[in-house]
Amino acid sequence: NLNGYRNVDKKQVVVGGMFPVHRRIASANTNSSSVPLSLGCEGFNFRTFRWTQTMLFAIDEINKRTDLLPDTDLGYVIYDSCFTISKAVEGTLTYLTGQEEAVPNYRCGTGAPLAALVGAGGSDLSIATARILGLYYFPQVSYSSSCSVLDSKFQFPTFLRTIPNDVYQSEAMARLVLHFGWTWVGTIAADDDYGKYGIKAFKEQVEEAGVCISFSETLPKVSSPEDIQRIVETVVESTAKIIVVFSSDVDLSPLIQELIQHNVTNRTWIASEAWVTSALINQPGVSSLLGGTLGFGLKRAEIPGLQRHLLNIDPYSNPLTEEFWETAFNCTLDYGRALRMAKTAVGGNTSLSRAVRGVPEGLCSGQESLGKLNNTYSDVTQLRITYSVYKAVYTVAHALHNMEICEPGQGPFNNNSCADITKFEPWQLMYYLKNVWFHVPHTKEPLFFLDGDVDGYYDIINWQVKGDGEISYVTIGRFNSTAAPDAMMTINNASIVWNNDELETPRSVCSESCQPGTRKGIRQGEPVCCFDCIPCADGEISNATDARECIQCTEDYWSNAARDTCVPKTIEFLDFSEPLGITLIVISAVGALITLAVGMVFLVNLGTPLVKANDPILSFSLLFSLVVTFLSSIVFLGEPQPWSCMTSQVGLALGFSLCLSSIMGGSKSLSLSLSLSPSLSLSLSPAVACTVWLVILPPHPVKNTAAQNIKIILECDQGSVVFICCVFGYDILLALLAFVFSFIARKLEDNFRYEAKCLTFGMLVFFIVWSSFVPAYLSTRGKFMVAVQIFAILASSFGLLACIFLPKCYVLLVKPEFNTEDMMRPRSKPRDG
Ligand code: TCR
Repeated sequence: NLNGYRNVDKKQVVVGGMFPVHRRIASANTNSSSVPLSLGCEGFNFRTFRWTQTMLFAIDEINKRTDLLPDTDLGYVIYDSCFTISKAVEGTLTYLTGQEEAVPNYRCGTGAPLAALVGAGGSDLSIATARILGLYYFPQVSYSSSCSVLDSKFQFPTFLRTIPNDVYQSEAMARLVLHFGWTWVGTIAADDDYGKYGIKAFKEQVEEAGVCISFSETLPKVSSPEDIQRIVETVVESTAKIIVVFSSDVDLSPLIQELIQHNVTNRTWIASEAWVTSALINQPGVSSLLGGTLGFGLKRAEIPGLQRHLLNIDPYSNPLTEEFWETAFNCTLDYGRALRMAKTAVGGNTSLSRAVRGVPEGLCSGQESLGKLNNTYSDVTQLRITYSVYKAVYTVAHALHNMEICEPGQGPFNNNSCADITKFEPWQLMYYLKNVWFHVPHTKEPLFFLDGDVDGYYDIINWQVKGDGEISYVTIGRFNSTAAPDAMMTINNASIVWNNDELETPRSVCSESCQPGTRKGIRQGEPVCCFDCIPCADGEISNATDARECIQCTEDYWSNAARDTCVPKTIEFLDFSEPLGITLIVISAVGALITLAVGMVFLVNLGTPLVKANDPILSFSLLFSLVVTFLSSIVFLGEPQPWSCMTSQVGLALGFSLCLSSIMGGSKSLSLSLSLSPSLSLSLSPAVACTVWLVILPPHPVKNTAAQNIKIILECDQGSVVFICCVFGYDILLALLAFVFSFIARKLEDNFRYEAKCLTFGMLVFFIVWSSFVPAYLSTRGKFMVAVQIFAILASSFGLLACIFLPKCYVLLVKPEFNTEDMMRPRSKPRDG
């Protein structure tokens, strides 16, 4: 620790300062057989040493001023917390007791009163010291402890800080991530209160907004190559392109070194305030890894005169300055020369610490030029925490000033009393600290506390790689917690340079969003941002990106190939105009015409024996029924209408029954000499049945959507299965009877043998056609069912026409000489007999 008292006859107050000037304590001596000694520290930190010097500079400045604390001089005691809780606690106890060795609850009453402790660096250290200081109601003003737990006035009643609470920073980070639409981020946090609480608040906010965390890693406090290796692997393997790091530079730097070794590129890092402008991280060679980094920095300030103060440091003034000098110039200070020149004694423990450190052999004079050394210590371009230190010292000074100028009788305490600056109680100073209100010198920024905290203000800093590979910090936006919610963050997107000089904002999503036509399918055990895009099934669509479900198309609609809209199903029926339809019409028309032609031939030859022999009325009714069946087949074509549904089946059924009963009549008349009347009555009964059918349950057109997905088949619903079965069953019965009669007649009279054979053969054709129709009909779908049915009708009609009338026409037209009475007369005896 350093002491600075001034030898003037002013009143004196001592301000404590605690800074993590070293990075760690030297490894512990585990041998428990000797008296344990307070451990030494190692790893000199130039940046924090600058903070220390800033406190001295501020105290100097205050002491020189005549308007601030005119009758009081500030002294200081500075402790090195070595970035370690135990050292911070040790320093606090030493400070409170005034003893070199810490004795709690005890302090020598002599000397100047202690004002407040400025410090203690990281949040975990401040939490430890604030608990001890809180016991004595001793004020602590922190310049860099930003953790959110420190805002509890219940736990830390005397803690104040000049750095914004991290809740603002976590919120700013979350807004930044949401601003760029990143939904897949990795997080790395230091293993201390700063990292843990900071990243926790960040995660809570982004997860609420639907962002997924790819990985969460914790940096080891004590160097551990295995842990670092594991984190490197996670970073390399993860698909997250955005990595948020909440850590101090000291804890992060080993990881960065390792990542550079692994040549990791193409990631965008989001930096917390503690490493965003750190020279420890921004070493030569990091540009490929960290170029394009975005981070949050405290308000920056120029402090005039600070650089001169920093450069004019006397290396011999205390052990810390000595170590600084020797580390900076990598040499050993020449004490002989110092003694000769300054004639000041140097404490014995200095040489001890030198021995511990094992400084290099080369001597340095103490006259070396700091200005020429390119060192963070003297770099005053990024005075952020430094400015916070400066403000903390001024806060204490202003509180003391207000205490000093208190007018007796108008004070804030009991009976309007004032506190005496030469011997005040810590709680009295606490009162003034809480109510302090002043403008910071040079920047004119007003400073006051609201519950011990200041407003959250950050610069958003972008690491831009310049031509020579060096990185410059460019402010591309700001965050202000006091603004309206939607105006808190302002970012100038255009001025950002991303990693690898890309000008386009990097994307970081686990799965690209699902296009219309697909839906999100969750992956078991993975975050919601990771999903598969599953194509919608047939008949289902999705018309928005990232749809969770596909929508079923309504009955008359079906999904298109892209599955993004429902299209009307195609309507199917056998149309007149298509080739198949035309063919069928032509065939049936030809059939009807041939039948008519046969009728004409018969009419012309009406008086001839051949026509007379075969009951002409029956022949004509047969020909008429064939015309009917030929024509009814045409009605099956075309878009089904109520009338066409009714006429097609009924016409067919009646046509056939007339046809079959005529044939039967013919064959019967051959055998039993019966004629017209039975055949008429036989065909009348189905006519009655059909009428009933048409009235009660008429066939009607329907849309069949069930048979095929993508088509609507327009067809006739037959109304009643029972009726259609009865009507056609009756036809089958007639056909069987006709067949049986003609078969019998075939044997009866020699004269009619030929005629009967023709009828039998015609009926056989009829049966063959209709029995092969059934399987063919059942195995086709849609409009082809109609075609099959028409084919069967045409085939059977042509069959009957050909078998029954072709031989007769042949005789009538080609061989009229056979058409004689003689040939037609029934003979009782065989010709050769
Ligand atoms: N608050 C951190 C420590 C820290 C720090 C820094 C350390 C901050 N900024 C800059 C080194 C350099 C912010 C804490 O622990 O609260």
